[in-house]
Order: sequence, then structure tokens, then C-alpha cells
Amino acid sequence: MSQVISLDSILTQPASTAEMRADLSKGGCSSSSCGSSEGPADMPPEVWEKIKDHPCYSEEAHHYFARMHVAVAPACNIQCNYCNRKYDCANESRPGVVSERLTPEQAARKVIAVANEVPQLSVLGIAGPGDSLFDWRKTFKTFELVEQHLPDIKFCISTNGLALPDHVEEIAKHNIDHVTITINMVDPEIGAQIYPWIYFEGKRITGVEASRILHERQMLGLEMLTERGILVKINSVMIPGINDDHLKVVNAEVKKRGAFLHNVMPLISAAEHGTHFGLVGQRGPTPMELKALQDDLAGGANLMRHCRQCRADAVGLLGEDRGQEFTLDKLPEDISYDPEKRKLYRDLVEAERADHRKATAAATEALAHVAEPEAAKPLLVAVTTKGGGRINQHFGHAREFQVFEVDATGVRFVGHRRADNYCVGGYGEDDKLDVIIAALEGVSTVLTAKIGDCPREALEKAGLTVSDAYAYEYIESSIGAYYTASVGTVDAGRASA
Ligand code: CLF
Ligand code: SF4
Repeated sequence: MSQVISLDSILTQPASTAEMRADLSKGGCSSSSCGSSEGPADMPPEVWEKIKDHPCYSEEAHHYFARMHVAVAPACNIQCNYCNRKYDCANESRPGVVSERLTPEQAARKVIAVANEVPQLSVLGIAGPGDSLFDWRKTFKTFELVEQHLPDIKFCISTNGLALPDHVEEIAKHNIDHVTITINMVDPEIGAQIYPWIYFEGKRITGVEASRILHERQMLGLEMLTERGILVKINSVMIPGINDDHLKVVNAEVKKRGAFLHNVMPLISAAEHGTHFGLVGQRGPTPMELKALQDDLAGGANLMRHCRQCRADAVGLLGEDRGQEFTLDKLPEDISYDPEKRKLYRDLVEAERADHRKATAAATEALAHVAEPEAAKPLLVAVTTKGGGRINQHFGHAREFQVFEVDATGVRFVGHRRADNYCVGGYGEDDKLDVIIAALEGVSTVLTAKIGDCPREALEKAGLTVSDAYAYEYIESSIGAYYTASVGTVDAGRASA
């Protein structure tokens, strides 16, 4: 069993650098189990260097590193049918939440405050609340101010792409190595069902013509970025009946133009959000429909499956939101950056990741020896985690479950399922259990750090197997060990749902 080291304690935010040093020294990676920290064999080292600390571009990094967004770009130059302008840009956000708008100066102050308190911080992103490149002056001013103070943070932007070709040179100048373009179609007829209008060259343009221009600008921007070696992620909102089948074509087209990742996100649509799609009853996909499409896209552009559709002012690891700790009223007036905590954290993570990779490789090797024919059938296993790549969260505190698929070929992350946490103030709430069970559609097993008798019984009654036998262990090796031990005994009925 791997030693439980103190990344977990770092995630609970030690108050001072001295305190964190003490936390680090309590555990640490044992020298016998830490290997060298090599990048994945399937990409050039310079690309790995760019993504290894980026929680969105590397699935592995999202266990360890955090992003923060600053909401400096309120205006937008297009209208999406899943967006209500009262709220943040739904291309990278859940609809229905509003961010505190900041000036570039306020944003820079906030970044320093977060960097001092959140050692996992590695990326500053600008993802709205409107379009980061329509409001390009505020976006670039913010990066300019931040790079004067924090030379070791990565910059990232998200855009609908309409203004992108006009700003590629500026993007390269500011060392923005990561750009997300939301591309929901490459066929303007389909686009016309998603975008009622765009605002381009001083004119409002509607219908198929609007989508044709948007499409051309998106493709041009993508090509210009990849020519300059900037990593481009494509976000696509999956809208059943409108672009779900079409996203296979989108995947092929963006792959052809050098996109690094494709992130297919589910449409989130409800009448109370006041969006066009919400009001006309356009539904989003179920978790299993999303998974089926993602599975169909295998072999095309690399897929991102761990997106959390975070807010334009999100702070923290993906899946957690610490934004409320850093609102303007809580920021000190005078603030200077102390790089020490982040540096210590990075050193520890290097060792921990190497150990984690080694454990995962050993689990994959063991799975290859599972001989029973049932082993060919994949299972979906949900785990509760608060970061660090371990099963280290109580069931009652989980706001989401990470879902992995396992079979004799290995353990693969396939997505997450959101669910309100079950335990409120020490008491479980039964109606939330129903929501959780519904959210776990298709899942056969839950591995958690701890679970009470009542929720365990309810989950088992719903056909799920529940275990806390792997508490605080690495996720992939635990799932591998669980699968190896249970082949032939697991009820895979739910898995085929
Ligand atoms: Fe932010 Fe986007 Fe950069 Fe990440 S988010 S601008 S690439 S730093 Fe990440 Fe959030 Fe998904 Fe975006 S989980 S919504 S993909
Ligand atoms: Fe809304 Fe973003 Fe679309 Fe603009 S690009 S309309 S802010 S979802």
C-alpha cells in the first residue's frame, strides 16, 4: 500500500509557509517508490511541458493543479441560444450563475491574493463573463499586469472565435499558450439553429449568413494558432437533435487543423435560466448519451472528459469553487506575492505524480492477467475524491463523483457526475440520495473513503456495490485491484443501462 502523504493536508490550506513545510515533512514520497517524473510517451517533451500543470489540458494534472478565472470581459459579440446575457458565458460556464465583474487592476490584485493562499494554482484563465476577445483590451491588460508579478503562472483564454483572427499576434506576444474556441458546428445550416445573430464589422448579422461568418472565423483562428504552436482546445456544447451527430464531423475538422483537445460538454438547459433553449424546452443529453458520443469520437481529436463547466470567476481545483473566499471585499489593499508555498507544493507534486503513475502502471499490468471471460466486460466505477488522485473523500461530503471505466485493458477516466452532497450539517438527506442514485446511472460500484450505514443500504438496494476498503489509496490502482478481485462476482446489470 502506498504511504498516505500530506498533499491531502495541503489541500486543507495551511495558514503559513512554515505550517506547510511542517505538513510536507510529515509524509512525503518515500524515496524507494518515487521514480523520475517523465512526460507521457505519446507527446513531444515541449508539449508535455506546456500541459503538465494545466488542469484542463492534462487529466492527470487536474488531480493536483488549480485554475482561476477573473471576470474582466463582460461584453459579447454573438448570441448563443443557450445563453442569457444576465449570466456568464455558457460556453465555459454553467448557466444561471453570475460573477463579480472586475477591472484589470482588481483582477491582478485578486490573482496575487489567490496565488498566496492556493498553492495548487497554476493557470489564470479569462473565460468571460462575455467573450474574452471582444473585450480584448481588458483581457490583455489583465495579463500584462499579472505577468509583472507572477512570471510562473500559465495564461489561458476562452473565446467564441469571432474576433480571434484579429488578436492572434497579441496572444502569442503575451505567451498565452492555451486557447479554447467554442465550436458547435462546421455547417452554417446547423449553426443557424444555435446562433440567432452575430455582431461583426459594425453590423448585426442574422440567419445562416451569421453562422457562415462565425464558422470561417473560427477555422481561420484555429489554423493561425496551431501554426504558431499555441495549444488549442475546442469546446463543443452537445445539443441533442441539433448537433449531437454533427459533432463527429466537428471533431474530424478540428483534428485536421491541429486542435490539441476536444471537449464535448452537455447542454445545461432549464426554463428558469431564461435562455432560448430553456424556454422552448430543448433538453440536454443524459450522462450516458454524452458518454456514448465521447466513445464514438475515440480515434479522432483527443478528448477532454474532465471539464466541470466552471464559472467565469471560478477558483480552485476543477470541481471545487473557492471563489467566494476571494471576493473584492475580502482582498487586502496592499498585497505582494510570496512564491514560496507554490514552489514547495510543486516539488512535492512532482514526486507524488511519479508514485501515482507507477501504481497505475502496476494496476494495468495486473489487469492484463485477469483471465476470466467476464473480464472483457467494462464496468463503470464511481469514486469520491477531494484531489491528489486518491479516494480521500467521505461519501457524505461529495458534490460530485469521478467515474472510471475498467476492464482487462486498464482503468480509464470517463467523466464525472454532479450531485448535491448528501450530508448537510452532519445529517444525511434522503431526497438527495435519490438524486445521487439517478446521477450514477450506468455505474455499478462506488468506492469511497467512508460511508454511513443508511446511504450504503440505499445504494445497495439500488443495485450498486459500495466499498470503503480502498480509503486514501490511489484511484486507478484501487479500481484495478477491486476489478481483479471481483471479476465474476460483480453484478454488471447497471453497467449496461
Ligand atoms: Fe479556464 Fe478554460 Fe482555460 Fe481551463 S476552464 S479558460 S481551459 S483554465 Fe476547464 Fe473549466 Fe472546463 Fe473550461 S474545466 S469550463 S475546460
Ligand atoms: Fe453567451 Fe458566451 Fe455565447 Fe456570448 S459566446 S452569447 S457570452 S454563451
